[in-house]
Amino acid sequence: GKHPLGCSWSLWYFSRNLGSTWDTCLKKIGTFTTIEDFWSYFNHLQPPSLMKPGCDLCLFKEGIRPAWEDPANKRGGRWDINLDKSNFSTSNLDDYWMKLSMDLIGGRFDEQDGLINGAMVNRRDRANRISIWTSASHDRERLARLGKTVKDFVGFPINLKIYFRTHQDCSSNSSSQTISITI
Ligand code: M7G
Repeated sequence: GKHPLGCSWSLWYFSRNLGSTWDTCLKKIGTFTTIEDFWSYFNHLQPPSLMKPGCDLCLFKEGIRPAWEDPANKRGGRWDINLDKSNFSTSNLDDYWMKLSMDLIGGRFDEQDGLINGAMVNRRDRANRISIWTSASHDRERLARLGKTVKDFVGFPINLKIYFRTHQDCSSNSSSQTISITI
């Protein structure tokens, strides 16, 4: 039989289409609940490094849309891990994304009880980015612990600085930041 996961996960794809709103460019690819179905999706998807610049691939718990506005996200934020092209290769990007995805669906971050909503990889011209989206953003200590755990498990370089921002800050133009943490 197939091996069930601790919860169901959905994959989403964002492809910018000029003339359409951001939200209508975000499409759900599918949902899976077993390790075997996770692999059949991953084996069929192109690796993030081959996506066109501007595209995103998202892995979120089922029922949570990878948008700031989703009720599960709106009080949360994200850890941004910027992988600039002078220090990280395309295979680094694909390997980190694969490792992070496996850790997420395998429940390796379950100790961070409910803080993680999902993760995404942003293919960008200057620096690609991997981010971890959280459900809350008020407990700095807990957020820092999550950021350190992700760095440690996925194997990002210890000296790589990562940045936490609330979605409220990302979505407003104001320079006043509610919370930003760097580790
Ligand atoms: P980004 O993809 O987070 O960063 O946001 P980038 O600068 O590396 O591309 C780019 C732009 O996409 C934002 O300024 C918003 O216009 C739009 N956008 C991104 N996200 C994640 C959202 C979202 O969750 N909701 C809405 N409404 N727009 C978003």
